[in-house]
Amino acid sequence: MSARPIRAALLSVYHKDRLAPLVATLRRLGVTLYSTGGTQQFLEEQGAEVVAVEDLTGFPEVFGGRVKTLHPKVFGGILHRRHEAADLAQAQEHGIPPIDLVVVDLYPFEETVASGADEQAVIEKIDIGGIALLRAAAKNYRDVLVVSSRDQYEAVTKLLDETNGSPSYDDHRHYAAAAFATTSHYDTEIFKYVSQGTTLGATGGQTTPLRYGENPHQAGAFLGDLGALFDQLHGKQLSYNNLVDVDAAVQLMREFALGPPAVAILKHTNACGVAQAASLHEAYLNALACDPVSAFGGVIIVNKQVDEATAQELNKLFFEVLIAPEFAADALPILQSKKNRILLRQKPVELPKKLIKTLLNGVIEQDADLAIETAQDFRTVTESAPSPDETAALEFALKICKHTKSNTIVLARAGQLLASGVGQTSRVDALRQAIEKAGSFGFDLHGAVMASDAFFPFPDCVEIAGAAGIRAVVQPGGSIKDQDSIAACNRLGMAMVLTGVRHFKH
Ligand code: 93A
Repeated sequence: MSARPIRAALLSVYHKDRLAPLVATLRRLGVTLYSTGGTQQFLEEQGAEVVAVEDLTGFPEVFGGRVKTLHPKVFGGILHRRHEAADLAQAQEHGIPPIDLVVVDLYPFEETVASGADEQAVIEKIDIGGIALLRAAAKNYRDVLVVSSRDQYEAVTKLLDETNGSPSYDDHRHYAAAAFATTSHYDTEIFKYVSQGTTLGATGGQTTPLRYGENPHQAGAFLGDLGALFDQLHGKQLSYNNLVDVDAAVQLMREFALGPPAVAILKHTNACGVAQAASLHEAYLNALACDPVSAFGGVIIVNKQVDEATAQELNKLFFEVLIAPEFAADALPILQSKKNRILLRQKPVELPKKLIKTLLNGVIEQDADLAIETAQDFRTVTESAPSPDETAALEFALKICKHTKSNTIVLARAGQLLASGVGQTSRVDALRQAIEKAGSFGFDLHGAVMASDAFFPFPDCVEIAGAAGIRAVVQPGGSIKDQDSIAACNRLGMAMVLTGVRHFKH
C-alpha cells in the first residue's frame, strides 16, 4: 500500500555531500523544499528553489544556530495526523503546512569527540533540533518519510523514483526504525561522553549511597538497580560487604537452583556450609554443622521457600542476610522478630554475563564463569572409577569449589560440604587447612571426596588426602606432571577424574 505522495520536504544536513541526486529527484517530483541556512545555500547552488525555515516560522535562527528548527510550525507540520480532521483543522488555523519528508544529517558528535576537540567544541556538536526532527518524523511514520543518514540517500532516491514519490507504509516504517536506531546510538554516545568521570559512567544506572565502603573510613555506593533483583522484606540497608557476600551467595546458589532443597552459608564470599537434603530444614542443619563458628554473622541463601520449621531453626542463629525465592506466611514473622537481620526475596532475574572490575588505571572485563562439569564430563584416569555415591559427591564438591577463592580444596560427601581451604597461596596449605577444619568440627573424612580448582603439579596433595581417608578426587588436569598424581591415586587405591576445565576465582 502506498502512503500519500510526498509534496513537501525539510532538509537539514551537516555534511552536504552525496545529497545532489536526491535533490534532483525531489525537484523532478515538484516537492516543496524547506531548509536551514547552510543546507539552503547548498540547495540553491544546485539551482533549487528553497523556502528558508526562517521564512516558514517567521523567526530567525538564534544563539549561534542552537535554535534553528525548534518551532511549532516545523514540528506541527511533521507531527499532525493527516487522517484526523481535528489535526488538519488546527494545522489550517495556525497556518502550518504539512512536511512529508524529513532529511537530516546530524552534527558529527562522535567524530568531534574522536578528534580530541575540547569540551566546549564537543558540546556544540550535540545536535538538538536535528534529533528532534528525526524523532518527530519517525513517530509520525504513517504520514512522513524520514531519512536519517547519508548512507540512505541513494536507496531513498531510487525508492522515490520508482514509486513516483509515494513510497509504501512498509518503507515508511523501515526508515522510521532506522531513524530511531540513529537517534538512540547518537544519544548513547553523548551519554558516554558526558558521564565520563561521574558515577553514572560506570553503570548507566541508579546510584545508591552506602553507609560506607569495605571499612568505615571508606565512602561507598552501589551503582545499579537492586530492586530489580530483590524485594527487601526486613532489616536495615545492605552494607558494602553484605552486597559482596550476597553476590557470592547468589552466584553459588545458581549451581543448586534446580536440585533438591539446598542451603549455603557464606562468610567473606566463601561458603562455610553447603548442604542438599530431602527438606530445607535438614539441609540447613547439615550446612550449619559444617562450620557453626564461621556461620555466626554470615549470609545464608536457600533455593526453596523458607518454611516454618526452617525459620524456627534459622531464628536461633545470628546472621546478617537471608536470601530465599519465597517465605511462607508463617515463616516470615518468625524471621522478622529480630530487628537487624536482612531478609531478601530474590526475583528470577538473569544476571549479567560480563564481569567488570576496576584495575590500575582502567577496568578489566571477562565473561562470567558459567561452565560447570558434571558426571558425563568426568574422565576417569585411575585404575578404579568413583562409585555412584562418590561421583555425586564429586559433582557437589566441584560446584562449591568453583565459587571458592583460589587456591582452594573442597572436601565433601554427597550433599554436604565437610570443609574447605580457601584463598591459600599453596594448594597443599588449602588441603591441610581443610583437613584440620573438618577434624575440628568432628567430621571423619574416610570415604569423603576432594575437589581442586586447578591441577596438581605434584603428587603431594593426593598423598595427604589419601592419608586422611579421601577416596576420590576431581580436578581439571593439564599439568605436565598429571601422571605423578594419577600414580599416587593408583598406589593408594583412590579414584581420580579430570574435567579439563579450570575454575580459578581470585
Ligand atoms: O543546534 S541545533 O541542535 N538546533 C536546531 O534547532 C537544529 N535544527 C537542525 N542544530 C539543528 N539542526 C542541525 O543543523 C541538523 O541536524 C544539521 O546537522 C544542521 C544543518 O544546519 P545547516 O543547514 O545550517 O548547515
